[in-house]
Amino acid sequence: MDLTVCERVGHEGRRPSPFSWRIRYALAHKQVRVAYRPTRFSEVDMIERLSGQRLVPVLVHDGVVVCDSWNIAIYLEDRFPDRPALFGGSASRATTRFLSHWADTTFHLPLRMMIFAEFIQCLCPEDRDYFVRSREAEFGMTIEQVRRKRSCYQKAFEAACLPFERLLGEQDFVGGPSPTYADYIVFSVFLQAHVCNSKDVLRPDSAIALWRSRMFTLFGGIDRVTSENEVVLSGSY
Ligand SMILES: N[C@@H](CCC(=O)N[C@@H](CS)C(=O)NCC(=O)O)C(=O)O
Repeated sequence: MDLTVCERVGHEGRRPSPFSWRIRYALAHKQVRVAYRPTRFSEVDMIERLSGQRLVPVLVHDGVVVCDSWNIAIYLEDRFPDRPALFGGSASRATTRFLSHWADTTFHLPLRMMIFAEFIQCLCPEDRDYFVRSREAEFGMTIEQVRRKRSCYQKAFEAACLPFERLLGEQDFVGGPSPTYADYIVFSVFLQAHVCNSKDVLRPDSAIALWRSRMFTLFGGIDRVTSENEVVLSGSY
């Protein structure tokens, strides 16, 4: 089997992309071997040649190219049906899709803004100018303006967490008694903050914080998820 994932690499080998983290956990869950191709922001041309678009993660498997983390998760589920299920049925797949849209908008946006300054330090020094220019244009604000509004983003983030806090007060995982792709989506957002060493955004006694601790122990721990079965590739497509 020849399965490769191109994923964003940051300063000193950090993996700052939540979209890649959810795929790392999906692959660990599916027990599928993978080789990673660390990708810098400056390599968008290579990603475009490979996949016809400019974002990572991108999966390449036996000549098939799949982009967008959601499509990759679906591909893994359908292509490896004999491995542990990521979704557990079509109804759960549909509700998980709702959760992924929610996580990428209402939930992720305020968190991105809260950790914006730390996130920049997490990137390769050569990628920082591009990142700051593109994000300042996207947000219509300078980094300094974003930093000054941190408490507003914190409030929006806490409001977004509320239904999730209630759910995790009732069950161990978003997926129920054990984790599913829905858990990996939400956890990946916290991992982005974790990788940036940003100030914790959760109350330590909250149900979400306790769930996050459980998530950190999965598959032998995050260091193992980062290194286990990983062959790092270099070179161009
Ligand atoms: N909807 C996509 C989003 C992927 C995405 O935003 N990737 C970021 C990861 S850093 C990226 O490649 N950004 C490139 C850029 O902003 O130039 C997914 O779920 O995979």
